[in-house]
Order: sequence, then structure tokens, then C-alpha cells
Amino acid sequence: MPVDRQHHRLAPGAPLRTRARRRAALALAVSALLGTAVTAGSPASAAPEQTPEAPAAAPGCSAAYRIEQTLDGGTTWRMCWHYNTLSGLVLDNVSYQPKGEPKPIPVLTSARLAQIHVPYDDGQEEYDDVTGTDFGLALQSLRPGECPGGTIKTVKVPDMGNVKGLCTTTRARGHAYRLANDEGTKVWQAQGKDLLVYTVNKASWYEYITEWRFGSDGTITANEGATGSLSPYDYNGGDGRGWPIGKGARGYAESHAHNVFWRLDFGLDGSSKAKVEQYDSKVTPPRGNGIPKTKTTRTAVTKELAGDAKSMRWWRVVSTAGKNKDGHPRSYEIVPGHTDKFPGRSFTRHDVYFTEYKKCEQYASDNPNCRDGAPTSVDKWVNGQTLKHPITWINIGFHHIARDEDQQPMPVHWQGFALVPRDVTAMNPLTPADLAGENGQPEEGS
Ligand SMILES: [Cu+2]
Repeated sequence: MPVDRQHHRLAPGAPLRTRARRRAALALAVSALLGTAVTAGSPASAAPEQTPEAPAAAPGCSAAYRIEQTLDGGTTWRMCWHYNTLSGLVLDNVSYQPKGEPKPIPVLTSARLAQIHVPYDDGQEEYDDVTGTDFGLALQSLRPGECPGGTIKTVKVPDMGNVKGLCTTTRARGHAYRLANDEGTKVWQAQGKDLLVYTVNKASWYEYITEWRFGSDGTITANEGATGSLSPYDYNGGDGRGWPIGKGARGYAESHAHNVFWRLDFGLDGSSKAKVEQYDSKVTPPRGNGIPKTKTTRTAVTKELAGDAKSMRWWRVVSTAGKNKDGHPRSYEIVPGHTDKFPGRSFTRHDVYFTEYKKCEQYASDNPNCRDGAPTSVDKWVNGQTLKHPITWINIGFHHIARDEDQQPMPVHWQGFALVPRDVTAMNPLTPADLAGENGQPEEGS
């Protein structure tokens, strides 16, 4: 029975990853229970990846795999989903249609988790929680109360059967905007809503919530939440690399990092061809009694890039196939959340990667899909190729030093990023009708 994942390698000289071994044992037990062969390591057992050339506008999926939600202001998000044995939830053909747009605007061809790398501070354990545990197989069944006001969809998990494991619902986001008129006699305000799509997957004792939000204002937010329990086998943090969470100087939970990667295949305006741009702003302090000045420069990212976040630096992916009604090319800006960049591995050393699309390049580390001998991590795929069909990889790290509150269950800690529309529409997509004429410099110039 092929319980061992072919691709699961141990780093040379690394200690045996005990958790992976325990999970393999569990998979074996489950498999015996179900009387089925466990083929978790074979990506072939997952639903096939969407081909990048697939048209992004019309969701090409049956009703069970379709998500469609109209939000405040008339914005509609549409997408398909499928389930991957390793990384779980995959969103396909995501499109955005705010009120006033005649048709859906394709945004993403594919979006999903690409790894959760968990190195412990003492160098004794290091896990790839997506490819190296039963993450994808261990989809959790959701109780109705976990998906308030929403729908829990059934997921066919290969070898595991049907799991009521995908929640789609909406959630309030507070003010979408507010504007008072000059006389103070009128206030335009709106309360925004997000479409929320999520799953919960277990990786040993941790439970990961993979959450995607789609806002009525066009923003997409991806967050990975970690909850469940601390690893009961990693309480050897009395070596100065842990934190006591028992009484007195006891129960030193070993500190560790969660380095989460996402893989995004943009399909802006239905085309896989996109441009990538980096912006940097430099502030010059004033001379004498002057005022500081700031200069922003744009750098075209024409070749594969391992990018490092920096104050006043950002990237955007720009459509080559469509413009908004102001004649500006549509784009999405990458807005990373807080990160603790982990310099311990070559693939965790950078915050964002842009690589030229290659079908087999699916996981940021421990990638099982390319030919033998091919590099298995995203940093190695950055080798000077010209970007025609860029794939975006985002790395957000969290250094987890446990605290007393982590027992029990552990409160969710979140890490993630947003994709913010930049010139996707010519105006705020939620502009109320009586302000629709206010595009560009106001006539009063005020
Ligand atoms: Cu943790």
C-alpha cells in the first residue's frame, strides 16, 4: 500500500520528521478502515489543475462547483472551485462584476495555498504542512454554526469520501466609504459586505482555516488562520527557545515559524499575459524650513523576480487585455499583511516571487510534480526567464512564540495578504448615483 509519498524527501542530514511518520501511520489506519488504497501523494488523484488558457470569464463548472454572490452596491463575484488532495481548496476563474460593468471582469484563473512551512526553532523538526502531512485529506466537516448565514458545500475528497467542508457565506466589513457634503446636510455612507469562502484542514494537531474574502469594492483577501492545538511533541523548549505555558517554569512549548505561501495565476481580462510592475518611493528630507519631498518610480519587472518587501515598495499585476472606462489598464495591487520573513531556507528568503508559468511548478517548496532532479522550490525557478504569463507567489511568515492563552484550543492566529483593485473600474465601484459625475478633478478645484 503506497502510504509513503514519493515526493516527501528528508533534507540531507535532517532528523526524521516524526510528524510525517505519524501522519503516514494514521493514513494507513484510515485506509485500512475504508478499505481503499491511500494515494495521497499522487497529484493525479486530485482534480486536474485548470489549464491557464481556460477562459476566465464564464465559469466552466457545474452548479455544485460554482460560487456566485451579489453583494451590496450590486457587485457580483463568480468563481468555480475544485479540491486538490495536497493543498485543498482551489479557486478557479474568479471574476468580478461591479454594477455598471456590462460583463464579469476576469481576475484570477487559479488561486490557492502553495505551502505551509513550519520549522521549529531548535532545528529538530521541520515540516511542510501542505505537501508533507495529510492536510488535503484531513478536510474537516463543518458544523452549521461555523458557517453563519451561509451554505456548506459537499467536497469529494479523494479516498476519504464526501465531507461537508466548504463554507460560502457573507460577512460585514464595516464602512465601505463615508462622505459628508460641504454643508454637512448630507452624508453618503455605505456598509460593505464580503463574500467569504473557507475550508478547515487538519495538519497533525494544528487546524488551518483557509479563508478567501471577496469584497463589494473589488478587494480580494486571503488569510490563513492557525488554530487547534500546539504540537504535544514539541515541549522541549526549555533550551531558551520556548515559552513556559504550564504552571511556573514548566511546559516550554518550542517556538517555531509558519511560513505560508500562496500561488496566484492571474487571468486579468481573460488573458494569462500580464505585466508586473514594482513601485518604490523615496522620501527626501527638507532643507532648512522646507517640506519633505517624495519621488515614486516604476520598474517594469520583465524577467522572473524574487522580490523583497520594503517600506514604500509595492507590486502590481497589470492587464494587457483590458482597460477601464478612463482608459487606464486594469491591475491588481499586492498588499502583503504583516510578515516575519524567515531567512532559514532559500525559498523563505523572499516575500514575493514572479515566475514564468510552468505546469509542474505548483508548490513553493517540496514540489512533487516536476521531473526527477528538477529544483523543488520556487526560489530556484527564478532563473532569468522573460515573464509572459507570470505566476505570483506570496510568502507571509509568522514566528510563533507560544503563550499561556494558546491552551486550549489555541486562538486563531491569522496571516495573509490582500489584492486591491487599481484602475479596474474608472471610479469607486460603489459610487452612489448622485456622485457618479465626480470623476477626475472637481470643477471647483477644491
Ligand atoms: Cu504555531
